[in-house]
Amino acid sequence: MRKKTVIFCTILFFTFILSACQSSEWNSQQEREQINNNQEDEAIETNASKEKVLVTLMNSEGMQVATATLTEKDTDGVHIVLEGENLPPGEHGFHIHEVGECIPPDFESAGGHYNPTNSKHGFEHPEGPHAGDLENIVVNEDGTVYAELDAPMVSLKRDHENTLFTKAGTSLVIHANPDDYISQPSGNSGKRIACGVIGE
Ligand SMILES: [Cu+2]
Repeated sequence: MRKKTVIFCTILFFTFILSACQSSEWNSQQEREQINNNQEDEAIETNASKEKVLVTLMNSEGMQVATATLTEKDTDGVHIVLEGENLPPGEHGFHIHEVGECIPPDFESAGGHYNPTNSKHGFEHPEGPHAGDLENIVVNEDGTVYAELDAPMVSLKRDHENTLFTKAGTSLVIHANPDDYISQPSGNSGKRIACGVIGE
């Protein structure tokens, strides 16, 4: 009888120790998760204070073909991530235009390039480029495109002299042909095949 009691007590003791250990482990895991959550919250807050602008581009038939995400860089300028589909394969001129209006099919409503510094068009022009000049994009054979570009002369800050939030607004335009980076006024990039208003 006594022996049984001892065994019972021993089992009870170890069960207690084991469960105590497990619960402290569980607690520290919870703490870790809490810390992770806090870090994520902080990251989100930092991004929120940095403006992020989503632009939807449509083609001449009014069909959505691309989205661009614009973020203010820590250094000067705006970073653009462009993702698209159903576009003609090959190299295309891509610019920021000076009016925030995209009326299909020709998108002439978007006006010329955004050019607050009154410069000439093209990275290779001695008096260039326009603030709205961007590198050409390359659409894959399947019509998709992914491009990351920088527009170092513009800003999403509303009080910046080269802000993209002007009275007339601004837009992103994809052209039919590549920009040669020197011809006036638009690098010989041809028709406008897609357009999206910035900040709409
Ligand atoms: Cu253009």
